[in-house]
Amino acid sequence: MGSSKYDEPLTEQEKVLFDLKGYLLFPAVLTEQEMAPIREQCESLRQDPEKLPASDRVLPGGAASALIDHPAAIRVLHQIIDEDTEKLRCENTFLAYRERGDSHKGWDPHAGGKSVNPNYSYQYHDGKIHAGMTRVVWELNGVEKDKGGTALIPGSHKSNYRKKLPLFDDRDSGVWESYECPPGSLLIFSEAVRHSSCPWEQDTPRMALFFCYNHINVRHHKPRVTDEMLAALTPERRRFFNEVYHPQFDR
Ligand SMILES: O=C(O)CCC(=O)C(=O)O
Repeated sequence: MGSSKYDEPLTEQEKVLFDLKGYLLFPAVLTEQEMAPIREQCESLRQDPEKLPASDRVLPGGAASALIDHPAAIRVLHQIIDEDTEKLRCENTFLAYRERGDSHKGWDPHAGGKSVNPNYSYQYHDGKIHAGMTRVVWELNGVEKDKGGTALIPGSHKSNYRKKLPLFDDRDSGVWESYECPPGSLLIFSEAVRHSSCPWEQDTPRMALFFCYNHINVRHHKPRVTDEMLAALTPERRRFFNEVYHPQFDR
């Protein structure tokens, strides 16, 4: 493989900002050409999944599999979960497809605060971030400010008053932050940050793919991958779905 602009580790500014806020946004990472087959798959998943081959019916199979190890995301995961790719797991993927007025997914604040629970863990030790569950969100359509992108309480992954965070659950409490971004942008946030879905208030639907990564030794989600989906992946991508154990046992 040739060199890429994602070969460099996070800049000092990116690293400190992730630690400070618990999330980072990278605008316009994917090109229209890269997104076209993924958008097509998302439309089929929504309208007529049966027309897709079995391998593409379950995310992150099919065209979306190109995102499993996208270097722009892996660059961040190496910094915050583990520098070895073999110690990264992809434990869940879903499509957030939302249209204006959809009632099934609105304001729903959850998570946030310091936790001893290893799956939500966010720690800083000896000059290094050690994050657990991390969401990697690909916004395939543009997002306007405060019109339905994920909302987050920046810094809440370090809050000592975990159980009191709901005191701020009103969207207008003054502590929530969201973003605007062009199509193809990448949002990465620690699940330890209090966050929420928001009602979608744009004419173009929200089409966002949520990938959840964790350290290989921990799993939060119930696995939903299928044999057909795994068999169609390249070996490099399939390794993100290894069982939950230390890779030393493969040697
Ligand atoms: O739909 C969203 O914007 C947020 C999704 C969410 O709450 C989550 O990933 O835990």
